[in-house]
Amino acid sequence: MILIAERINGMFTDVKKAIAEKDKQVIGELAKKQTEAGATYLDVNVGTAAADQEGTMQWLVESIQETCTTPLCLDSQKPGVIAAGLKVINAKGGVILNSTPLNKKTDEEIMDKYIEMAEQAGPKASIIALTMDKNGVPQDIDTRVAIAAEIVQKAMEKGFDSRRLFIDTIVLPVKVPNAQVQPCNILAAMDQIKYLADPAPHMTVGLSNISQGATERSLINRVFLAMAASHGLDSAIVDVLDEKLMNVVATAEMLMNKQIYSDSFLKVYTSVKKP
Ligand code: THG
Repeated sequence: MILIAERINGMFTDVKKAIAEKDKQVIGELAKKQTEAGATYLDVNVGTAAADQEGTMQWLVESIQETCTTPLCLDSQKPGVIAAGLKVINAKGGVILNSTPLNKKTDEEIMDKYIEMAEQAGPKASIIALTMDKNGVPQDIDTRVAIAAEIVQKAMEKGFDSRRLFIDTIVLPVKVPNAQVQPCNILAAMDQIKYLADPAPHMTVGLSNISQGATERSLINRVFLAMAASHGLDSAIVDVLDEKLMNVVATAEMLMNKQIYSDSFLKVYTSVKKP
């Protein structure tokens, strides 16, 4: 599974403080710890507090790159913030541009911009596209699939390889009133999205969204990850420092015959840390 580590996000108090105080060490340590825990990519999100989002994105990218070479996942819905990060990044090992809706009322061309930036960033650059359009986040299965189909079609028209496309069906907190039907809707949408292109696009979610504000957060995250993996989820933005969650990833991959079973499968997975 392609694991995108979620912790370098201005939403977290320690990261927000490090950004305000320009404390590179906090960021470097998070980068190193998450890499050691098995991150394929490190998500980089400036949060909402920083006044200068573009400058902050560049400072985060530079701080991370001083300590490790793990590929980055630049997380912003503003093309300008992504472009700023791309100016200072070393994208040789790959980069993900996270994320674009299909279109927006204020910017019909937003997905084209993300594709163009990815093309310029090199052959290993991917994008995450959200099943969301100018009307917002759909609540039903069919609209999610229809938007995903339009995303795939747009990528094809632009000659953008489906293997460089991640589709995010957008997970909302299960605790939100009336949202409890959404996890199953997402799984049903994934069942169809995986057939939209050959080779299939990747599928990802921001896993921790599902348990925001809830009790038993890690348990909810773990169970949904295992459920979604069996419906074709092959990537997720997760807390890689949650050891129990990482054990679920390893076990799900073994049960789906993606990793060879041996009595020490868990040990092998956690020591090899393959994507
Ligand atoms: N899809 C895509 N990208 C995303 C998301 C998504 N990027 C951001 C987010 N969603 C994924 N990352 C997180 C990171 C943290 C949390 C949830 C998702 C989280 N944070 C704690 C909270 O809100 O309770 C903060 C706790 C603290 O302050 O210490 O849960 O869906 N493509």
